[in-house]
Amino acid sequence: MMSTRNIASFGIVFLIVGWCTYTIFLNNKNEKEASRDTQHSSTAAPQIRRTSEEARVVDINHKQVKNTDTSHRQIIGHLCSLSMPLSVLCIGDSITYGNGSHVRKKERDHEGNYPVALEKYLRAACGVRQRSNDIVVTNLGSSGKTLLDGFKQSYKNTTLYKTAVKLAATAHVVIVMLGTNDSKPRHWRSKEAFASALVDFVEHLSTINEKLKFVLMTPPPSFPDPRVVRRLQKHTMLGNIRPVIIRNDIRVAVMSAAERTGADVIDIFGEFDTMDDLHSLAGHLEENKSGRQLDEVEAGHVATTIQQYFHDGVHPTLESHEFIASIVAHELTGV
Ligand SMILES: *[C@@H]1O[C@H](CO)[C@@H](O)[C@H](O)[C@H]1NC(C)=O
Ligand SMILES: *[C@@H]1O[C@H](CO)[C@@H](O)[C@H](O)[C@H]1NC(C)=O
Ligand SMILES: *[C@@H]1O[C@H](CO)[C@@H](O)[C@H](O)[C@H]1NC(C)=O
Ligand SMILES: CC(=O)N[C@H]1CO[C@H](CO)[C@@H](O)[C@@H]1O
Repeated sequence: MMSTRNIASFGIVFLIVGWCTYTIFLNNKNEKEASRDTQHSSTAAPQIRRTSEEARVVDINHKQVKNTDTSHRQIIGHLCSLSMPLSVLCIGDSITYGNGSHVRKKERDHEGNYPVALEKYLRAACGVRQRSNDIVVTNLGSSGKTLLDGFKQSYKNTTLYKTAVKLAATAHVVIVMLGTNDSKPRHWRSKEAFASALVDFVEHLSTINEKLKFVLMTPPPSFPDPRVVRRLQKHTMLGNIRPVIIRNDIRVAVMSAAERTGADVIDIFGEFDTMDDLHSLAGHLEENKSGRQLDEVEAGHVATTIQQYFHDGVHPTLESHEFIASIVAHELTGV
């Protein structure tokens, strides 16, 4: 027989055990929910990373990079609305250096100088007097330089890069056109490596001045030296530059880097590629690898076509420099 006292203590024990079980149940539930939450967030984060990772790969493989990022880095179309004076830096190789007129030193027989012409076009488009310092374009081109690190020829190893870093603190726009010399077998790694190097390049200069606007340009196409084509009836590239790498890899890598950094991109390669005569030549030269003997008529035709645009197959003629400058000025000002 249970006494009333026993019943009461049993009741109390029952209540305590019940309460404990309920608390443990609640704790378990909360823990489960919490762990589901962390699981949720730990799957969500890589998912975001994965999509952008995937997008990048897709971009690189499908060569269809659309610059949809409307970040503060962009400048296309509204350069004249920025407050003057404006400093524009042109980073590049000998294609940017051109005839060296900015340092009163002529590099062999190179013609033209796109930054000099760009300054002229930008001043005209923005209604700034030609002799004023309201828009100053600085040529920071250096012959033979690569974007990729690790070589004596790396752009970052030049004193011009030090100048660029110094000027970046007060500059407004940085234009980068590198890659032609990266395409050489002794420098080339992969389009992924090139794109990453370009992203790093932009991000490093951004740390100096976060307001800097970037324009990444694909290099123009390269062709066999027309003088050699005419003389020997053979395709020979200047300094082992590889046109197919520029066409298939560097162009895509530049666009991918622009998308990843929010920079603007100007497809200089594409602008030359829309010239029917150059385009048909490019297809022809890709099929017919360097070194094949051409007949005299074919060689003459190939040489004449190339020479109109690139006097040695790689370096733009005076007209091509003006052409590059006019495209850039149009893109930047919308005029
Ligand atoms: C160099 O290029 C600039 C711009 O294209 C041109 O105005 C100038 O006449 C050229 N100078 C020489 C010496 O070729
Ligand atoms: C500069 O050149 C040296 C070789 O002369 C190379 O080892 C080094 O990696 C280069 N630096 C950069 C930043 O590319
Ligand atoms: C490429 O070269 C081969 C000979 O090696 C020739 O038969 C072919 O027609 C050339 N292709 C083009 C597009 O000219
Ligand atoms: C575009 C460019 O800078 N080309 C240079 C690449 O390097 C060779 C030397 O190997 C130079 O002759 C080119 O001018």
